[in-house]
Amino acid sequence: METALDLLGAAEKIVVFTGAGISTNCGVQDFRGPEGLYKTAEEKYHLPYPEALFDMDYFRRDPHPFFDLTKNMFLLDLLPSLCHKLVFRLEQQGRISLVVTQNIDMLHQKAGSIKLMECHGSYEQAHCLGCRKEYLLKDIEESIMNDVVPRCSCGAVVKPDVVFFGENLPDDFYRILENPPPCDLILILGTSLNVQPASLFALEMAAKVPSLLVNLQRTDYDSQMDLVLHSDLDLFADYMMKKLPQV
Ligand code: CNA
Repeated sequence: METALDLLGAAEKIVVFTGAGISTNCGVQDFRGPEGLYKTAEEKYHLPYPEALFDMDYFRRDPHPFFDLTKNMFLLDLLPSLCHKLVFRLEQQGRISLVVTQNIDMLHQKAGSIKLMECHGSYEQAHCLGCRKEYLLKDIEESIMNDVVPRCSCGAVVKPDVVFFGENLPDDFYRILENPPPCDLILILGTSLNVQPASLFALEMAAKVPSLLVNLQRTDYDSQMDLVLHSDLDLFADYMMKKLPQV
C-alpha cells in the first residue's frame, strides 16, 4: 500500500481505467467474480455460453436475460462507492487527465466525474432496434423494472446504448487509443482486463507509463504492471483518502 501511496501521491496526470470491481461494493454484480453475473446467468437462464448475455444475436432472439440481469445497474438509489469518490476527489484536485470506464452503471457520473469516457456506453439513452428512434432511460425504466421488455411504438425492442460483444465502441475510444491523453500514471481499478478492445487501452498505456493495478483477484496481466495490489477497492480508497493530503 505504501508504494502505491507514493505512486499516486506523485502523479499529476492520472488516467484511470475502471471495471465492474469498482461497483461491487455498491451492490452491482461484476462479470467474472465469484458472485458475478455470468454465474447467475448460467444458473438462471442456462445460456449457451456466458457472454450470450451481451450478444446481439442472442438478444434479438431473447432479450429477457439481459434486461432481467442488468436492471439493478441503473437503480436510482444506487450510490457511488468510496473508490468512485476517490477518483472524483483526484479530479477536483486537477490531477486526472481522463477516467475511462467499462462500466455501464453511471456511478462515476453520480460521484461527480466529468473527465469521463464510458467506453461501453450506458443506460442513459436507448434506441429502437427497428426504426432507431431514441429513448431516454426514464422512458423505458418502468417497463424494465416490471419485467416487461421495452418496445417502441413501431413494435421493435428498445435496447439501451450499451456496447454488446461485436459492436463498435464509441469513436472517441478509438481516438484515445491512437492518441492517448497526457499521463504520468495509469491507475487500473477493478477489472480482469479480459474484455477487448477496451483493455487494450489500459495495457498499451501500462507499457508506456508507470502503472498501478488494484484488483481483488489476480489478473492475466499482473506481470505487465509496475505495481499490483490484490485488495478491495474501498479499502484501497479509504487508505488513500486518509494518507493523501487534501484528498
Ligand atoms: P470482470 O471481468 O467481472 O472483472 C471484475 C474484476 O473486479 C474481477 O477480477 C474481480 O476480482 C474484481 N473485483 C470485484 N469486486 C472488487 C472489489 N470490491 N475490489 C477490487 N476488485 C474487485 O469485469 P470487467 O469490468 O473487467 O469486464 C468488463 C465488462 C464488465 C464491461 O463490458 C462492463 O460493461 C461489464 N460490467 C459492468 C458492470 C457495471 O457497470 N457495474 C457490471 C458487470 C459487468
